[in-house]
Amino acid sequence: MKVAFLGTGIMGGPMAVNLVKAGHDVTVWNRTAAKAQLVQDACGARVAISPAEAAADCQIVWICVSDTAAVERVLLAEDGVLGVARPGLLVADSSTISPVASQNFAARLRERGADLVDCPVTGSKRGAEAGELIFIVGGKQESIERLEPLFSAMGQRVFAIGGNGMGLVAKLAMNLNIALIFQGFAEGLVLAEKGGVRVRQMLEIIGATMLRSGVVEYKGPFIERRDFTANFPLALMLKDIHLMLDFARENRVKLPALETVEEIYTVAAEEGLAGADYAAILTLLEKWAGLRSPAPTPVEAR
Ligand code: NA7
Repeated sequence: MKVAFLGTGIMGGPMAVNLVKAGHDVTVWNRTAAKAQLVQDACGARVAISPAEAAADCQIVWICVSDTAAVERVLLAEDGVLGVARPGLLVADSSTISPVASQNFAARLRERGADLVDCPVTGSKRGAEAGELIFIVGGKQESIERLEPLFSAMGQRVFAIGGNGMGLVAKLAMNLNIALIFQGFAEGLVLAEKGGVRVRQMLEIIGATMLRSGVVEYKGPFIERRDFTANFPLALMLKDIHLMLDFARENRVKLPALETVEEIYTVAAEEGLAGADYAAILTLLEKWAGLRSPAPTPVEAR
């Protein structure tokens, strides 16, 4: 299929490469051109100078950018996708953004005869590189079916949840779990460390008991190595926490534990950890406990 891929960051870059490897005809665009160039170097994808140019003669536009404002930019700016939207064009958006905003973007595209499916992903950087992502999808069934060859090139499973925005609602609920599971894990680790228990011992105990979880298995080895380079940047988890709390307020849902976690992530971002992995929350808790200095990872604010 002819695909325009917009946003070649940590997730989008390997996703675009996997589409090319599966034989699709891919044109990439990224705000910072150097990252699109990396994809071209890796797999020979074409590079476009704007979202509109990338989308002009494609059947499918795949988006994977940071947040709602970034999706708005690639769709609605002067050189955005909407300007070249036409009947038959299908936009698949893997960015984690506001479900309501996504519904509005879908409506704008439908005015031009095009369509949009929200298909946020889970599986982190490793899943993106291995082509083992899990897509959580909202949109029209016939549009979701059209995307099947592309889903299978980048992922291992697709959950079609319902109409537009529903994939995003489910994805936010998933990330809520991840943030809270990691928070419990990190707080337990700091308490144990403060009492003299080594991190490795705690990881072994957790791995042998019902506390075992995918989150801990993924993050444990990074924590042991004190490697807090971003797999999932803390700034993006904080963005998701804001989306969860906004959606909760709009729907009269109270999320007391998440409200506390939001305050901790806000402080972490203010202390320079925005560009580190969200697992660097551990280093802030350690600092508060008087244990170690914050993450040695060089971090850039995002
Ligand atoms: P990254 O690696 O931080 O990549 C974010 C991408 O979004 C990257 O291509 C950015 O371009 C792009 N971006 C950010 N802001 C804009 C604006 N305003 N306009 C256009 N493009 C923009 O994040 P991930 O790949 O880990 O995550 C992507 C999504 O998946 C995100 O929603 C996660 O929550 C899940 P840049 O290279 O900075 O110019």
